[in-house]
Amino acid sequence: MANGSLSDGITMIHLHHCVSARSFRPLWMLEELQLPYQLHMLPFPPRAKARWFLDENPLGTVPLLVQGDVRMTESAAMCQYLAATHPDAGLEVAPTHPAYGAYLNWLHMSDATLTFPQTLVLRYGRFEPAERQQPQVVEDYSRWFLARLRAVETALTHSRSDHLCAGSFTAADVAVGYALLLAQHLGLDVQFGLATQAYWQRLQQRPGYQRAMAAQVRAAEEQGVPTTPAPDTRP
Ligand SMILES: N[C@@H](CCC(=O)N[C@@H](CS)C(=O)NCC(=O)O)C(=O)O
Repeated sequence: MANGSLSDGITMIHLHHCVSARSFRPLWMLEELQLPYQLHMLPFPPRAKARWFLDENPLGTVPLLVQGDVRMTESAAMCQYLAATHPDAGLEVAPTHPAYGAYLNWLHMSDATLTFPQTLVLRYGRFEPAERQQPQVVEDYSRWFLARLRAVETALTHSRSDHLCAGSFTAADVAVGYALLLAQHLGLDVQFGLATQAYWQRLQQRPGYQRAMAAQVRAAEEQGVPTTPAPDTRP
């Protein structure tokens, strides 16, 4: 179905995605929620390899999520949106819950504090041509990321549950979990603390995570897009 409504009146969700880029966050959410969606795969980076996409998202970035008139370009906000619009699935934390503040904090921290330093590591360690690569930036921002990750290690060490907040798996685990996936691509996972390592193993065992992993490869193959994860691509 293109843009229209499904038979039960729900408007189709379209997700524009590059393999294992930040758009994996909403893809993982969609699989956890088992919602119908259409996955539009793009080669990385779309700004250079799929220039038509700039008409859809002038930033040229993924994710882009479209559902009717809703258009979103921030992956953590999409996690929050999908959880809140499907409350019965239990992946959101309600404003009346004591953990609501912590939930929002993790969602925002996932990209603003955790993925941000990783993008500098990627850019100056992989994406830039050899003469513009900056080993000092890579080292400094790898350390920065690992220092910020102490918030995750501390929370998990003191938590009585297997999850970051509210005593259950929520959209915050998906948003933060993606930063751990990206860290793995960057080879930083070997420096995770013990609680973070165990948490990352648990997240990868979730059927929703595994379905999302399989869905992106299947869609890339069907749509003739390379299956190389975006973090491992040299644009
Ligand atoms: N804060 C945004 C960042 C989106 C973003 O920068 N995505 C990267 C992939 S992880 C991208 O599309 N980069 C391509 C480019 O910058 O041209 C989010 O969390 O969704």
